[in-house]
Amino acid sequence: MPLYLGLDCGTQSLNALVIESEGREVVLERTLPFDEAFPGYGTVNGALPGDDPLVVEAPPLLWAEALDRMMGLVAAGLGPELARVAAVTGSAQQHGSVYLSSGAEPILRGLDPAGPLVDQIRTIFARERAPIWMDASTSAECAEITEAVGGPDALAHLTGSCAFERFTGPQIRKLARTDPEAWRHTGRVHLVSSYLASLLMGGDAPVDIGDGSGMNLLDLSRGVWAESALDATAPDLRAKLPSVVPSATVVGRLSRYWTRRHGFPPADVVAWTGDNPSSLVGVGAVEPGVTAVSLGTSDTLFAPMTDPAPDPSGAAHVFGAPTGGFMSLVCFRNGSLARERVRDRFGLDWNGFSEALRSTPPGNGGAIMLPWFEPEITPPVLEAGVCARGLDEADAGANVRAVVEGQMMSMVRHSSWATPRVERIHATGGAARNTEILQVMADVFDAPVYRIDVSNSACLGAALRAMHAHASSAGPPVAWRRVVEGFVSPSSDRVVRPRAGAVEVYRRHAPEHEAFEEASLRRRRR
Ligand code: ADP
Ligand code: XUL
Repeated sequence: MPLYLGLDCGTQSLNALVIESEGREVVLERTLPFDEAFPGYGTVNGALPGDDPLVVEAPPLLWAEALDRMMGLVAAGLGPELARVAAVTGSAQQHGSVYLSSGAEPILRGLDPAGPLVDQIRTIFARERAPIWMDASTSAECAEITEAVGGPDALAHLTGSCAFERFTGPQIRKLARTDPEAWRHTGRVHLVSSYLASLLMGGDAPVDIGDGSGMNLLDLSRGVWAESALDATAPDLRAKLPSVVPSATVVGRLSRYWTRRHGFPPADVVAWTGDNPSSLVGVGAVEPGVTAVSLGTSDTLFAPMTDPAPDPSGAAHVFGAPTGGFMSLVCFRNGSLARERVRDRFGLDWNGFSEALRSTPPGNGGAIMLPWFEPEITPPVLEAGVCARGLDEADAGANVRAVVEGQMMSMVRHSSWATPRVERIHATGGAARNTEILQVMADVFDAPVYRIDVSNSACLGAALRAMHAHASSAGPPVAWRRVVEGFVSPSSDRVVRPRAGAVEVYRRHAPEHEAFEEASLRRRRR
């Protein structure tokens, strides 16, 4: 029976996961934290320390060395079973860009299995550092691109998002302007995802539509590079970009380097994608109606969509979905961060926090909190500052309920542009183990919430995508529901159902909450 290898190159670590399709089992998991496993590069939390806090970069050579070591670990872990690996793909932190020189491709094609990968690719970079998604240094370029394309609405309708500092187009524009010499030497601009796919196949991998839509360069509805965005970004850009393919494309096979050096079979290499599109699969949100909510340090909501209409407020994103169609991505910075602030202020632990939710009524007697403990992404709030109405500052129970209700009401409102109809929610992340928080979510969304226990959804999503593309390339397309079954099928004993009385309270409460949020945002803009 075939095995499928999924990799995930996150900000701080490279992860691998191997699944077996018949038994629906995860047979191997490995992780390599960059700072500890590769101290020679001097990264801190996966990025290179620098003087300007807005500039955040990482060494692409480090990702290559990690990939080489990880493939060795996978080979050793699987032993004789390695021969069963049928397909491999991966996901990577989105938006980061790797600049390869014109001479890179022949080097990638001719990698010698006798020596380590890093020693052979040191010369392929037109720039030795890759800006990553945490970089915020391109505000000027965002404004220029937006203006050239015809304003924020035009750019969002074309590419799925307004211009954001971390997106690849603004990053490319900055490089072309500040370092024209490096830009001239650049033969290929890769995303982190397509760079790693290129190393595996020994060539020039395409960008997939999922990760490609995090660039402000792709005509999202047509799945091709958008000429007006390219023109607005940098000279000669078209020739320096890889081609774009649907995410389920088999783009090549593991090159001789991997088969000879580590003993892999010449398995299919499927196009890599971004970590968020990959997580869509990894949490089983593979059909419209299912919304995924990750309650981590920040909270994120993402869901499949059939139409690429962008967020009218401009705060969120539409990406291509690896399952076909599109997906929304809405980020809320004040997630666990805000819940912890309230918990700590009243000296509670998570049990006490849950007890406070159990012992207070839905609707909180009309008390409202907008939990902007830190600047917020959705809705955009530049300066931190919590807003409250009718809330007794000394009442622990009311404050705990107010922070969670405030978050959930905001989540519903700011995601309804993409998913007006939520049939079920798949909840992940550290705070998803808290049933009382999920109860508020179920009541506010009026949808059942299924807890999904997946520790690395992007990595599992990659392994499942490898399985799907491999199976579909050999026969008729395999239904996504069948692909995720057994790996992320939520069981009914883990479901938190909405309660009719509470649903009604929140339905009546919603306009008031919205009015308070709008008034608070207006006051701040003055
Ligand atoms: P990250 O986004 O960093 O991957 P995780 O998904 O691991 O984060 O979530 C970590 C967060 O989960 C912690 O910051 C903590 O606030 C929260 N958390 C852990 N246990 C609970 C709990 N029982 N109730 C609510 N929140 C919790
Ligand atoms: C999404 C984004 C982050 C990175 C993190 O737009 O910037 O989620 O993908 O890896």
